[in-house]
Amino acid sequence: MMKHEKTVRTTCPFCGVGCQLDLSIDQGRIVSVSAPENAAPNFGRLCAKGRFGTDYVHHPSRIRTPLIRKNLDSGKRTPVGMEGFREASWDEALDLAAERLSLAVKTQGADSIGTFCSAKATNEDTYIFQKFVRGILKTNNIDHCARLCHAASVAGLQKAIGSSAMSNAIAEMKNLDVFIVTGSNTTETHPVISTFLKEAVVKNGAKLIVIDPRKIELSGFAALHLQHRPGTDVAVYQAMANVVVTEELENRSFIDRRTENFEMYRKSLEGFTPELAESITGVKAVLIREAARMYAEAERAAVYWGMGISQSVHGTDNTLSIANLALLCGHLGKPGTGLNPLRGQNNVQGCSDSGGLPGIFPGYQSVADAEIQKKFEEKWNVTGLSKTAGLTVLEMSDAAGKGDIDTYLIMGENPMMSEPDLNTARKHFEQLKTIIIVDIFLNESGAYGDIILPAVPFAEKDGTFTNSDRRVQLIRKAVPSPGEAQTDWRIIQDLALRVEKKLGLPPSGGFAFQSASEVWDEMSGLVPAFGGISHQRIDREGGVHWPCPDPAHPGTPYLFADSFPRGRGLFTVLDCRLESERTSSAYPYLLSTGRVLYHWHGGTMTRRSVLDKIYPESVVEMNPLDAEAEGYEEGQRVSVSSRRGTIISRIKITERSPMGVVFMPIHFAESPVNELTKDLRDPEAKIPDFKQSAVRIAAAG
Ligand SMILES: Nc1nc2c(c(=O)[nH]1)N[C@H]1C(S)=C(S)[C@@H](COP(=O)(O)OP(=O)(O)OC[C@H]3O[C@@H](n4cnc5c(=O)[nH]c(N)nc54)[C@H](O)[C@@H]3O)O[C@H]1N2
Ligand SMILES: Nc1nc2c(c(=O)[nH]1)N[C@H]1C(S)=C(S)[C@@H](COP(=O)(O)OP(=O)(O)OC[C@H]3O[C@@H](n4cnc5c(=O)[nH]c(N)nc54)[C@H](O)[C@@H]3O)O[C@H]1N2
Ligand code: SF4
Ligand SMILES: [Mo]
Repeated sequence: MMKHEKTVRTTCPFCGVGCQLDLSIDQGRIVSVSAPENAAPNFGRLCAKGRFGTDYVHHPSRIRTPLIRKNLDSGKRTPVGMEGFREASWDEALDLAAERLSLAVKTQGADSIGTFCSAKATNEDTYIFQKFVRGILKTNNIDHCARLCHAASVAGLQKAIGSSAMSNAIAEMKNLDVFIVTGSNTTETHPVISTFLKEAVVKNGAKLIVIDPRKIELSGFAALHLQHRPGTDVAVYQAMANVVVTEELENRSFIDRRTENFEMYRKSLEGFTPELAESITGVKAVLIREAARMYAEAERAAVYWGMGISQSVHGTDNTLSIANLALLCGHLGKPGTGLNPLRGQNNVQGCSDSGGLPGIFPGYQSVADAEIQKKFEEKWNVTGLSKTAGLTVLEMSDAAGKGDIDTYLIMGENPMMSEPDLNTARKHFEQLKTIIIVDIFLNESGAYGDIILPAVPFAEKDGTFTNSDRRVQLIRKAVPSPGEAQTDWRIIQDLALRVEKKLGLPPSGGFAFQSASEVWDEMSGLVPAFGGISHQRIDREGGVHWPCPDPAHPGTPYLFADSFPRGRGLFTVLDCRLESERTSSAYPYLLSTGRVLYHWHGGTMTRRSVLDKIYPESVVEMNPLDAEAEGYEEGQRVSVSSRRGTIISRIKITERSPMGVVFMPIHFAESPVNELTKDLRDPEAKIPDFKQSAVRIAAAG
């Protein structure tokens, strides 16, 4: 074993599994990464990103000083590289940012500002960000990538049970009995979780039901794979529920004790036979019956899902159809059961918990509630907090297009890769008067920015991330930062003080924190579910699952043992809505977009990692029969066009794609799939339909 200066225990910066990492540090650099055998949630396991992908931290293109656009305010906003910016001091850049923000507040009103916080940053970063946006700027226009992610899971689960976090813990997975994985390509997106799921099947004989249009790796471990047409989930789940009630497999005592609206729901299922579902979904009725029996008859059964369920124009209904089924069978409130949306980003759970959403203070406390508002005004020593819920990510883009918003503050997001229908999104972006960016790299969105403030990533700061099963875990500063880069919350704190002054507000004294631990303590004093969690406790014991109301409380690995936050679980009557973009003779393929193991979203981090050598370019996954009919060969260059744009990629022939459906990863700026996607939104969750766009494919030179 090589000798290193030190080893630092921290949390992986990529996905919501929240693996614990031991970083070996030599001469201020991460030289290798391993996983502690004895620490939850990963117990010695890591995927390629955690093991090899953290080298992005040391990439030479890290932003080292604040930057200001050279041709500031010169008319049309165009994207520029580093050469389009000049270096500035922190004082100059922060003063300019504060000047722009306070001018916007004074002349246009606070709601002319739109802000994006980050599921990559820490809970403490988010807390200070939203405290600044709400307490000083006085707008609730704050949102983050959760809107493009589990928004529909959140909307559906809030309605059904009143809570949207993953209900059960990762530690329960090895002991599952029956479980459904749907719309989650778990082996590539939550790889360490997938190893526990596979172990449940291989070692414990658990039965897995995969419900996914594509043949994913877990299909090979499944007792049943229901390969339905994209966008037809409600039909699958309603038909499963129909079988459960027809065959009287429902859990009567659970329904009586813990739910409401059952009779209406039962009646609504009458027409939803597996035969009807077969005609809509393409899945044989006999398979739907088998899946329904397997799930209902299990002693304990869990559902895990991802973006295939949520990112749909009827994502809320998809979620409700799954929640209905779980309530019907009583598979909630015990280990090895539950409704489990697998959270994506390292800290997307925490970013929502810490108030990074337009309608809530930290801890899901409504901005519209006068009592709660008073509590926050007193603690923050400010007055006049806005009671109106702010705009969501895509509503802010709409408002920018209309001129209602003309200033953006973006911390650790990349909307110019991640938003749907980029052609339109870009036009809105270009119209903004001021764009202030806080990031570690100059990404595709930063290229449009005016003021760039250099932040630091996980390995250069202290704080907490909250993983998918609500476990609050520490990150620890392990290496020095390049140049003058600073921790996000310190940057925002300094900006807040300057804006406070420029607006002539009385000093609140609320931006004088000295450490991340102090920031956490202020937040935990305001959020009852965090009351028993502190940095010191996590340092001693390892991560703690919220809710954890006091220091003597052990934390809560699984929820809803006795009741739901809304009281009884609510059955919802659903229609099977199928609207989305249809294929046609001009656009004959359905494009599904998503992820591959080695890359992260817009690629800002992983394209700057050794991982890029393993998976260097975009592909279009196509079924062998489709490729043969079109005469395409493996690796052939093709253009892919939708009604909104055209991009270039290469054919990858694979049975993962069913006939008529092609899949493309979202990670490549050279082939940005969101040029093709459409901005059609779920009416409740406001999430776009990323999984269904009609495209045509043609040979490219
Ligand atoms: N390597 C890697 N891992 C990641 C990320 C990353 O960028 N790279 N991102 C993280 C984030 S933020 C997230 S949100 C998660 C996402 O994790 P996943 O949801 O697992 O990721 P996707 O690739 O979007 O896969 C969605 C799955 O839905 C299926 N699907 C498509 N349409 C439908 C449908 O109509 N119904 C159903 N039931 N399924 C459908 C697809 O075939 C695919 O298997 O991954 C996280 N982990
Ligand atoms: N077509 C299509 N589009 C999609 C999806 C899809 O499935 N299909 N999925 C959607 C989903 S689920 C998601 S979650 C979004 C993700 O969309 P985004 O959140 O916009 O994407 P990321 O690339 O994760 O952006 C993270 C940014 O944070 C920066 N960063 C990293 N660490 C830090 C830090 O500590 N501080 C700061 N300030 N910055 C940091 C990185 O450099 C990067 O620029 O994309 C959505 N878009
Ligand atoms: S599974 Fe997720 S948290 Fe674990 S090492 Fe891989 S990317 Fe990191
Ligand atoms: Mo996500």
